[in-house]
Amino acid sequence: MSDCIFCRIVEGSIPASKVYEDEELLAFRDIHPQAPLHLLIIPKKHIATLFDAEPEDAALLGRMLALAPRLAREHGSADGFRSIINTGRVGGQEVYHLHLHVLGGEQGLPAMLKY
Ligand code: DGP
Repeated sequence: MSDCIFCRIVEGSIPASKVYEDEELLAFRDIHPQAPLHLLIIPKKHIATLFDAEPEDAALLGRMLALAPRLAREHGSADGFRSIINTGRVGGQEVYHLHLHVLGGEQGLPAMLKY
């Protein structure tokens, strides 16, 4: 979708600090980090929200979750992390392309977290 900012990151027309990429998934640093480590894991395929994921997307959703601990370990958050998916208006979702927040860091999460 050309009007979707995360689709444009997937296409490469908007830059991002990428930390992982394969055929189905992309992970990059959040532009407004809420913790020392703040990554976003997205499917390359445009899925607007978790409401819009279909049963056939189950494996893709599982791959997003499974990637989180690997990236947390690789980026200095081996003692744990927080993973969040905001969904829709009530969930406070700002970007309507499904994304998994991975928040962490060596020193632990800040006491005052947005999430
Ligand atoms: P959410 O509220 O769950 O929809 O969070 C969207 C996140 O996306 C928010 O933490 C900021 C981040 N974000 C928005 N635009 C960009 C961008 O252009 N690049 C990057 N790297 N992150 C972005």
